[in-house]
Amino acid sequence: MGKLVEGGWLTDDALRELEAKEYENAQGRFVRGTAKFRNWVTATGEAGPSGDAGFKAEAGRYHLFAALNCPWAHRTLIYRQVKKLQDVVGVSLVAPLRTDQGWVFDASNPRFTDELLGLEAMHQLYVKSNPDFTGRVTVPVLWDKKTQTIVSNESSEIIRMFNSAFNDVTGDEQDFYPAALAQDIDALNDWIFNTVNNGVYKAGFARTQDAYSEAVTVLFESLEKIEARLGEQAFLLGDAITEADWRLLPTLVRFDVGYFTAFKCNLKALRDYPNISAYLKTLVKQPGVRDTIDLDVYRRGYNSKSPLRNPHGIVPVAPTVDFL
Ligand SMILES: N[C@@H](CCC(=O)N[C@@H](CS)C(=O)NCC(=O)O)C(=O)O
Repeated sequence: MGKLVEGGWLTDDALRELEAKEYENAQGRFVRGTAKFRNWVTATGEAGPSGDAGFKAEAGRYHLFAALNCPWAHRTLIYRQVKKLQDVVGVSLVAPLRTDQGWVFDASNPRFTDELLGLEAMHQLYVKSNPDFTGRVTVPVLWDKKTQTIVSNESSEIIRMFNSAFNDVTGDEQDFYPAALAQDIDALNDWIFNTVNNGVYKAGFARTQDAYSEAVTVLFESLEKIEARLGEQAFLLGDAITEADWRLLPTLVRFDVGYFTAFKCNLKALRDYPNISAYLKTLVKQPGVRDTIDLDVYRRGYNSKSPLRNPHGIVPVAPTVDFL
């Protein structure tokens, strides 16, 4: 990949040294950075919990940049479907492979072409929004066509916006973050983010045996707890789908074809958990969700050529998974 430093693209080689230091400081553990664009689209255009005001929910004003293989971007694609935002928020998908220019588009493939701005690489969008930007160029990004700026590059906040800000525009009132459950959802999110969603990355990106073992142990402890929980109720917080379920789904669908091999999360396969497997099928059957899933993209994406993890770019065979 690479990174922007004061608006200039720093390629992999330069970055690798920088990263090596970060890993050394964390005893080989992977430490995820924080997103830098934190504005909120709201129904009225007032400011949200962070950032600036001025981003009113309007049909056709915002555009989502996402990658099919990225689990964080996947959350936002799911919400775009289940909250019926397909005609309200446009989308551009980057090609699902990392390059030395980071996330790039592929003009030879209409599926991965940016029709909105004709971008070649995602870092161009960040520089358009902030010519001096320093930081990682991540997806997803919610872009405001009116002010030509990035509203947010934090998926957990983009899905909260999608959950309610556009209700008057779409007429869809479903609430996956109801006030009565907000505290429970937040607590569950925290635990699942640390041990499962980001847990697989902590295992896969670890640079010492201890860091890997630590991550993989807590990951499978959490999966066992989730399996037990789903033996008693249909969804993580009872009999209705909440944000906590939508945030777990992207990790589950990638597990057997991606994380199991590429990230060495292989104490068990996900299909060895009957309750989680049944739950996964129920979530996938919700209207529009299946269209956000592409197993072959995950298999090839997670096993793409990487100087550190997969220097020859060999893509392993994957087991047949039947949740689709
Ligand atoms: N906090 C971000 C994290 C997004 C993220 O890490 N995306 C990955 C892809 S799965 C990315 O774009 N990484 C590029 C990089 O770190 O250079 C979110 O949840 O929106």
